[in-house]
Amino acid sequence: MASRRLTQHQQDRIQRQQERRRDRADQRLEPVDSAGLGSEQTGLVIAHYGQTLIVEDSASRLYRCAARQNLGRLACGDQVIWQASGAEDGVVVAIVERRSLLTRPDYNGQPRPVAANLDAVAVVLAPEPEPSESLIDRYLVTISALGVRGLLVLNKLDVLSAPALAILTKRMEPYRRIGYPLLLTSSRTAQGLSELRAWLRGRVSLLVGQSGVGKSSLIKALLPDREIRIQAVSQFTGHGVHTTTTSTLYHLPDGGDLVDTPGVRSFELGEISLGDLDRGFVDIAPYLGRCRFSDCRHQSEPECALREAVTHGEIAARRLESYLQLRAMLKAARPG
Ligand SMILES: Nc1nc2c(ncn2[C@@H]2O[C@H](COP(=O)(O)OP(=O)(O)OP(=O)(O)O)[C@@H](O)[C@H]2O)c(=O)[nH]1
Ligand SMILES: [Mg+2]
Ligand SMILES: [Zn+2]
Repeated sequence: MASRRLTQHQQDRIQRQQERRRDRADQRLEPVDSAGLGSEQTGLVIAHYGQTLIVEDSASRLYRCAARQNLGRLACGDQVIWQASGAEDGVVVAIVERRSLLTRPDYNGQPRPVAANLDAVAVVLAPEPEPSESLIDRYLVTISALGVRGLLVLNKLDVLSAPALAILTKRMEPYRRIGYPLLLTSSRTAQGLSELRAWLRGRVSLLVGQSGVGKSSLIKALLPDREIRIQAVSQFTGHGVHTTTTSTLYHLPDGGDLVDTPGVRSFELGEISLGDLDRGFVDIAPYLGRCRFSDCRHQSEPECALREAVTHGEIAARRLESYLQLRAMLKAARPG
């Protein structure tokens, strides 16, 4: 890849990485049992297929890697220490400390890493499939608990009539009010892509949202070399190139990385505490603890600060409903 100017943020990141790498070397990683492994080097996990990791070295070459068993689950975006075992293969021997990790509960309810070292998450919506506020609310709580920036992207602008656009924009107004920008895009006509590019510049961002909203299409529109890259990755794995089945990281031409994820129908809250939930609903947080009864359930109790705020238009009714629903779910999952 052509050299590019590094942003301050990237320089800081590289410096942190190098410090950590030195620390690791100081601690002396255990020697590898099998002979013929190359020297330890840093790499970036750009995709993860079952047991196989695709690791990119500092010269942008891809390697199919297995991970040492004691490492736990790795994720796209992980910085790793690895050793080559062949021209296109290697072994990951260590994970560099993560600055953030997004997880989702797996079928056993155990947290499964989705992506590591994120700075931002963009929730992609479209007129079709119909947006789900409940899904958006869950993503936003997760984004807030991760401490990363959040953005809403309404894609497929080209198929929206002016009245339909007005209705959807109005529905998204509560989010804009609590500080989540709404960008309007079309990966088909390239409308809004320069704004999206500007927002993504210099950050590691994740695209999430329902299946079919156009996450992969947006990436394709942002990255002229995506097809080449996809082919390089799919060659390694034998996976198809059209349906998104696993998270994959792409480098943006202007600096920054973008992670595509498979679409979801629902998004269960991962390792979120009740405190995270309260902080994540920034429109509701200021009213908590201001009800007449300290154990107010915010249903039909008199002088409920939350319901009064809804009456006065300070909290959207649907947001309160969503908050109460998620709170009940978290309490049921974690009694006591
Ligand atoms: N009209 C229109 N169609 C779009 C736009 N972006 C994507 N599409 C279409 O929407 C469909 C789904 O697009 P994808 O990019 O595969 O959606 P995705 O979000 O990556 O879906 P998953 O990988 O299943 O999560 C495709 O048929 C695209 O051609 C757009 O801006 N306008
Ligand atoms: Mg996709
Ligand atoms: Zn109340």
